[in-house]
Amino acid sequence: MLRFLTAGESHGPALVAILEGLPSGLPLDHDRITSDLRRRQQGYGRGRRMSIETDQAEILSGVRHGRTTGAPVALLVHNKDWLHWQSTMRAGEADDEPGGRPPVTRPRPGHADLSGSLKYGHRDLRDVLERASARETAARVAVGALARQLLSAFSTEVASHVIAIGGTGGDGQDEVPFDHVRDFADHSAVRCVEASLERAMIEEIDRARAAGDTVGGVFEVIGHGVPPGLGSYGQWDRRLDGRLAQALMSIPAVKAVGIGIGRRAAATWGSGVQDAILPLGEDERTAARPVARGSNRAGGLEGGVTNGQDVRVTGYMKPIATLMKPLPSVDLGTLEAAPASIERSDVCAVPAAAVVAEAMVCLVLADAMVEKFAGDSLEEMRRNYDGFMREILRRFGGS
Ligand code: EPS
Repeated sequence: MLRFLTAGESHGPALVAILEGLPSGLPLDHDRITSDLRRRQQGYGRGRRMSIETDQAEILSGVRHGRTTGAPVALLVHNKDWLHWQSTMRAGEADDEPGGRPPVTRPRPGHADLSGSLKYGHRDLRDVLERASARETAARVAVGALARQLLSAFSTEVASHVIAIGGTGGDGQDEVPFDHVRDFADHSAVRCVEASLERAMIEEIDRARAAGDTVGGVFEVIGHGVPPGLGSYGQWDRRLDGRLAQALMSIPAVKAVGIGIGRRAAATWGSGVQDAILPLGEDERTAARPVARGSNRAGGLEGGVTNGQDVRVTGYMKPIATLMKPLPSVDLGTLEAAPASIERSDVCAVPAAAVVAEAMVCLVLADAMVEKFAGDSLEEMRRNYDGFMREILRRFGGS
């Protein structure tokens, strides 16, 4: 329903994205795109590149006088660093101008370097790494910011926080309330809302940097005000938990995804995993909450369908593959042993990945909203949304 494509290399002229399927009549605030792009650039442990870029999205189509027209929206994010890479990255024939960089031939273990070169037959690994780079996620955040504005029109909000950096922090044992995450994560250098952990996380990043190493971590994304009934158990590919998992797993370096209490559910008996269903008084019932739940270990999803509780998704990110103290590799030019190549990189990008994950969750939820409350215009979607919510209330006899 709502789909997007991105294109662009890390050190090419720009990233582009096309988002199709937004209804017409959606008011769009350009500053909210910029603010999401800026949030993605933050985070302790980022490398020098982030001091070069100040990401901005230019809207090329699909929006007129501040509102969507229903046509595809095209966005463009310039790479400021292109200025220093024109010789190396030009689309025209290579020349011998000074400034061009030598080929990259020593693949970094864990990066797409080797698998990409085997697949596409590249001898210069730059042809792989430029597109495999997580720079691409800036384009996702730009389109995610549009999806977020569609969700806002239906009082649905999405926020994220970091739960662990390396061995510091937990696995999201305690449910942090949505408001707390929304109000405080942006104020932390590592997006951690537990002040006692923040310092230790920063120290862990410092230790990794000093050792020429990198460090991963765990983040959680929370969707609040998500209407019930999104997704379906009718087919495998319509289950919303599966769609969220794919969306998060597609973020570079994310190696596992949990919904609600996630992997902890496997080690706990059923009575400690399922969330009790409890009656509410007539005047307490609302369309979003016709019954109460004892807890939200399911992360707002049962049978692949939203149940009206907060949608909680956890992403587990491995450490970035570029090590300043490189691991053993093979030079693909000579086939001799050689240390992996060193590219400028980040020591830790978990806070940034959390913001990217917010964008991906926004895109998945907005897609499911367009599917459920189908409409070519915002007004049409709103009529369908209101009708569905009224019907729930009618069935439960609430106020
Ligand atoms: C990245 C390497 C670094 C990161 C980059 C992802 O870029 P550079 O090679 O230019 O130093 O900063 O992330 C971004 C540019 C970004 O916008 O997030 C990589 O190899 O994946």
